[in-house]
Amino acid sequence: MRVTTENRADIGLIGLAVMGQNLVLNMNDHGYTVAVYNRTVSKIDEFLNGPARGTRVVAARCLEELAAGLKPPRKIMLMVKAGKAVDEFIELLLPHLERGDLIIDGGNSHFLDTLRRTERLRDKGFLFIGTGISGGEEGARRGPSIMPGGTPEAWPLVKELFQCIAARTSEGAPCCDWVGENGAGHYVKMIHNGIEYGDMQLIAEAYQLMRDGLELNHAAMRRTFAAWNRGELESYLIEITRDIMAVPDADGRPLVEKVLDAAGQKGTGKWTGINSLDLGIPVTLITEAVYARALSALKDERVDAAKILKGPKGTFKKDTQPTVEHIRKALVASKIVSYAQGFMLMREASREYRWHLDFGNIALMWRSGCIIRSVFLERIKAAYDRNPNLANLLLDDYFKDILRTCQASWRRVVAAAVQAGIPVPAFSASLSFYDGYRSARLPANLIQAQRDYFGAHTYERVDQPRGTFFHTQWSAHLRDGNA
Ligand code: NBP
Repeated sequence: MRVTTENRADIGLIGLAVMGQNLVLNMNDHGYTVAVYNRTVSKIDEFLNGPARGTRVVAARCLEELAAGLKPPRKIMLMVKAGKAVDEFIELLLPHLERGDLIIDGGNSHFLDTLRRTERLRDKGFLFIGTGISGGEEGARRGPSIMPGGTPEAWPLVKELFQCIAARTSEGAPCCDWVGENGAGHYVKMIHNGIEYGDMQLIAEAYQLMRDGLELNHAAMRRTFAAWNRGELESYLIEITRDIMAVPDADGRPLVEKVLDAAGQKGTGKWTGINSLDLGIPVTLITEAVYARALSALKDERVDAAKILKGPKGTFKKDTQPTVEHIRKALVASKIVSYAQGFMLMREASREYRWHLDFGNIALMWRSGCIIRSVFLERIKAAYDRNPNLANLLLDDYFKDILRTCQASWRRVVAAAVQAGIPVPAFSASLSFYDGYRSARLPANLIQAQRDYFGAHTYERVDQPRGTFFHTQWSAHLRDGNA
């Protein structure tokens, strides 16, 4: 059915690929009338005659028709490929909109693009929301985690709809709330994806430690992941890992072992790493996870190098090998560090971009519907409820105690992996971070001395007030016979 001015829709949606189609059906389920448009117009008919048959979804053949068929103030959601396509659609839409109308970008846009778009559209009198949406196809259809940011006046226009279609926690709270101004929503989605990279890498390392280090078969690993999914590691990613272990190929052997070990990526993990470098926050685990994917992608080089570079064979020595329980504890501890780093970065970003992020609320938004959903996020929410100004999650009593009980296992697993020649970039990065963060004194004094030696960059002294800078002619001291 075509949209008309007599039968105006509640919202328009542009972009009928996987995410767009499923969000439309989700909105329809909740009683909203959605008018749809897609660049390749034939896909509109395919959608209306296929998945949307029998629904109240209506079609628009052009953007003018779409705009004319929406209730004012118009709300138009873009679910198109991030980047140029978003800017192009905004330009094409503007001539058909009126002041006060709202454009929503639900794709994986970079937060700085969203910041720029919000400001530009505000100057022209339009409202803009850039929202993170997580949960993939299934989430979009049944209830995703939705992280909206942008022009604050836009939020009341879509609050009810967004919270209606979003996932809910077991207590019934919607996994959607206003995140903050301009790029805040897309920023939080970026961190979500970065944490997802970290979680996946940690699970992959645990899998290699069990498969190669302990030489467990897939049935045993499946049982292990199933058991882990009943405890503090309970999460969507552990659940699907458990299931993956059980899927056979045509020859009956585990399909996962036939999958090429070269990981892909779309860029949001990399953006998190770049932003952490820009803001000077040590998000080492997520960044290691991005590099681990990059290293895995050098498949041909690795195959050649494996014939040349010698080292231990990758299995644990029987007398010193860690147990599955040691690996579980190492995973729990590393995961705590990963989330602590992600929240450290958000804290700095909140200051830098003046967003006033609510960290407990962010944990709640990720509690259900999204890829990193887990019971663990409830603990993070509780930690910020206890202390909204918590400097670091590692300092919360709950997490501090877990780190204490997991620490010996964590060290044992990393040491055994190093001895056995099993790469554990994320496990070891998290442990090094933990040791660095709890060090009142690091060797950076030597770095400062070196910087002052070769570049007269000056240094502060431990026995003088901060902010007082000194310079030494280091080489002159040596010439003067002090060496
Ligand atoms: P895609 O990211 O594959 O985008 C497909 C849509 O973008 C189609 O409607 C396509 O139109 C349109 N499009 C493209 Br491609 N280039 C265009 C251009 N230059 N101008 C106008 N339209 C253009 O779809 P998706 O996987 O559904 O994802 C939509 C957004 O949601 C993306 O930003 C994605 O990163 C994000 N996201 C995806 C997932 C997921 O699990 N897939 C999860 C969370 C967020 P056409 O039909 O004419 O080619």
